[in-house]
Amino acid sequence: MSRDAVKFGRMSKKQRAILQAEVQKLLKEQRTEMSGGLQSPESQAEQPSTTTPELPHSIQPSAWSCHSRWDSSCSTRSCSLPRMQLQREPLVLHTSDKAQEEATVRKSYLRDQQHQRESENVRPNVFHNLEPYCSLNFSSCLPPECMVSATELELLMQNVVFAHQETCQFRQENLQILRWETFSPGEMQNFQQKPMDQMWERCVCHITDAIQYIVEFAKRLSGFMELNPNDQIVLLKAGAMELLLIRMSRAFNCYNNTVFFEGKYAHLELFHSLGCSDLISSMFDFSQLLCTLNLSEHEMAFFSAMTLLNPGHPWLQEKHKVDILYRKIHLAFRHLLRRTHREFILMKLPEKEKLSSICQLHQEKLNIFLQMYPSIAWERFPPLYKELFISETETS
Ligand code: HC3
Repeated sequence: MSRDAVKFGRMSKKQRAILQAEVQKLLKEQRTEMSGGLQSPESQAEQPSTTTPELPHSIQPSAWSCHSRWDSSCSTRSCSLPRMQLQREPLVLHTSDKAQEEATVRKSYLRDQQHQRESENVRPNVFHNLEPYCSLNFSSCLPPECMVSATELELLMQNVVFAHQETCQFRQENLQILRWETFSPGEMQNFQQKPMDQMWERCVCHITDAIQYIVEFAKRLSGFMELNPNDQIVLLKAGAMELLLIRMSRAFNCYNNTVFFEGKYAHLELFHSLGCSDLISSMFDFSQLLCTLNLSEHEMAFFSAMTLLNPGHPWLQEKHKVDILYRKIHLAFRHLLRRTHREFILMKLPEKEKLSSICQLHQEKLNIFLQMYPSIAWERFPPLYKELFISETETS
């Protein structure tokens, strides 16, 4: 094994073959389970591989599709379902599975904590030995109605971290293991020769799958479900793509500039046929930038939560509620950073404008695509993607 291989956790050929077989098996099982017997084997083979091996069963799209408006996964091939209306009932979590979910979350938290202690013993455990509230000198930035106790702060930290851990789609360990598995020149060429509309449809489907996890992340953030339905929608519409970009950096190998896509790591050129290399370049650049910060999963969780709960959106009806939530999470984040001696991270996080400019570029490229292939977008893009990014006027 080379030094790099050891450094980046590379495995022997045999171990890798076993792992890949396991991943393939999981993906296959997942696909069968999620297709729910609705599809013919042929249409399943046509589909891009699903990317949902790690979502607990209780929150798999197939399990909550009847209960949520945010359910239009490609994996369930709901692209042909009628478009769902926004502005209705609030998002609902599966209550029957809740106790079980919480037990799973707790177990996974304890396991991850144990794992983290073993692998990251340089970083102190952030959830213990919490200082008494009065010594947290930064509570002054909160208005009196949202003062937090030490216990509340601790619970909030756990909540944000759990929400991320349980909905992050791919475990960091697995992404690390596969990070040197890149597409061969032949495979690259195969992607590059695909017609533009097919490649768009494929990417949009993966993006939609990833966004379903993001919606689940939002739903699990304490306080989000208590916001009024309009505001939940405003935040998700504005934040889904931003969070996808943040999450992309977890699935990005900054040493060879590749991103995890359909089971392997892909160079920027693979996406050539999409016809929007400036957008893809800025997405890759953003991942590169975030990678240099070397954010831990806890920090990634907080950065995502703060990006989502942005109280600055003009369409919010109860801005003050979002503002209070934002401030509490900001406080918990600062506390975490202080514990881990990484306060400088707050200064280094990319500015909001950086994320929003990439999202705007995505929107522009999508609008061009809509003009070129309106019926493809209308008939084949998943309803969730259309709800988030395509307004009524653009498709009619
Ligand atoms: C490759 C990808 C961006 C990255 C997306 C990631 C890896 C992000 C983290 C999620 O947890 C998993 C995930 C799912 C989908 C991945 C995207 C699929 C396509 C996109 C390309 C860069 C192209 C985007 C182009 C366009 C115009 C459709 O937006």
